[in-house]
Amino acid sequence: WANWEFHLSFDARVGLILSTASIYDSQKQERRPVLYRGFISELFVPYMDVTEEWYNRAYFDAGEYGIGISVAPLQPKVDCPENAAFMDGYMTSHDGKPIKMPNVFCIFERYAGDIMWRHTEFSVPGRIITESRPELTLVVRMVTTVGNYDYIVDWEFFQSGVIKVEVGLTGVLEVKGTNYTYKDQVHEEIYGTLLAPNTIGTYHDHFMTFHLDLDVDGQDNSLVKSHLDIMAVKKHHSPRKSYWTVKSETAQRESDGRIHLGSKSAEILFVNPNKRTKLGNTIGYRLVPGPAIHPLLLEDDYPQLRAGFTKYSVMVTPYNKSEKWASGLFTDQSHGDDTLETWSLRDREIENKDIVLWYTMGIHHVTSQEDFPIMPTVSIGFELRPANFFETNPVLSIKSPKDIRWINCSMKTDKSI
Ligand SMILES: *[C@@H]1O[C@H](CO)[C@@H](O)[C@H](O)[C@H]1NC(C)=O
Ligand SMILES: *[C@@H]1O[C@H](CO)[C@@H](O)[C@H](O)[C@H]1NC(C)=O
Ligand SMILES: *[C@@H]1O[C@H](CO)[C@@H](O)[C@H](O)[C@H]1NC(C)=O
Ligand SMILES: [Cu+2]
Repeated sequence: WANWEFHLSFDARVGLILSTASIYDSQKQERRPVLYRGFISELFVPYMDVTEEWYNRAYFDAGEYGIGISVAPLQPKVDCPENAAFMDGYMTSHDGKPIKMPNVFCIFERYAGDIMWRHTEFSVPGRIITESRPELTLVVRMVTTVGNYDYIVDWEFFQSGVIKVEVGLTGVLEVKGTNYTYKDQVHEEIYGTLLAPNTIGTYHDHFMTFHLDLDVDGQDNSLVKSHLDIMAVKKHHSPRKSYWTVKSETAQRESDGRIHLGSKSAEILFVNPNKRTKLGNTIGYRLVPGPAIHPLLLEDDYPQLRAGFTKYSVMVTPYNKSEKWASGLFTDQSHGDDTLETWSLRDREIENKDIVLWYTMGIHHVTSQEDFPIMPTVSIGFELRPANFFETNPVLSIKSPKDIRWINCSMKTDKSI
């Protein structure tokens, strides 16, 4: 599609797997690799009610249930727009036979009225010059309904080289029955919000850990962490007292690659140290993170021991074919001794190697009445964005559309919808 090429596959454990994504660079006239493989490796949802029937509710949706096994067939024209194409998935049943999962993915072009780039030049005397291009992207979508929740997973490809991943949370909350019908009756810990008479929506988290095996313009990459530091102007050569500048360091080992996002302004960059632009900048891709989330459980709490990989927003490991699932190979019986966290403790070298970015985003879900009985979609997401990957703006030469006729609002709709 446009300048992108990629493969899409279906997996029982994690659902949608994107692989060998590369972009055609029209300036260099060559196809350049970006992402070797990307998927949601684990989805950890611990509930905060510690009572007898609830304390064990701390779900690993990929490792225990299967994001792919739980996938929901997409409804044409409702879950995906009119112009979408659909794909089936296949997985193995318990007796070894193939099972067809219909319409697990939809793929569509999105024109949402957004602007790809524009400028109006007012400074030429006697003239006003405007150039503008509409944004047109490609979306690959999957919906997985793991028990009560529905997760809408979108991978969106932009012609500018951006890959945007968005996860929408909707569905039904996990609720608990109660005698209470009004807030003022409650004088004890109920671990949630009264959503409706006799109904408590228990507090919980959604941690989403992504496996992103970037291959930025080639297999061997390095992680560069940058901080923006406030600098004081020492000599009196400027009326200004301060400015900020970028301090970068290249991670050598796995211990350098464990990063808490959110506290200090940090930039996460995957670079190819063996390649540079004509100007000498190192070719890279940046992680533009979504909402940072940090565990709010004690480290020796059982669910947290098994989900130790949620401790950092970013972790980087050397590529290892056996290290795909952040919660370990056998999540059901896990004691937390085979997880991304424990692999990373080997502290292997990660500089100028085939490395994998593990990124965790999510939300602490403080439930509210609007979430009941079915919650309106809440979306969170992140971007992988070129950073000195191209010599200039790669979408500069995109032609201005002359007369596009987009589907208009008076289009007849199917009455059954
Ligand atoms: C709920 O009400 C019933 C009947 O009055 C009572 O037996 C029970 O203890 C109450 N439960 C709680 C949790 O307050
Ligand atoms: C690859 O991963 C497996 C599972 O964690 C581990 O047993 C093995 O030692 C790893 N290999 C290397 C070279 O790190
Ligand atoms: C909108 O679409 C309908 C049906 O295709 C067509 O008859 C109509 O002329 C269109 N209106 C405009 C303003 O393009
Ligand atoms: Cu939630």
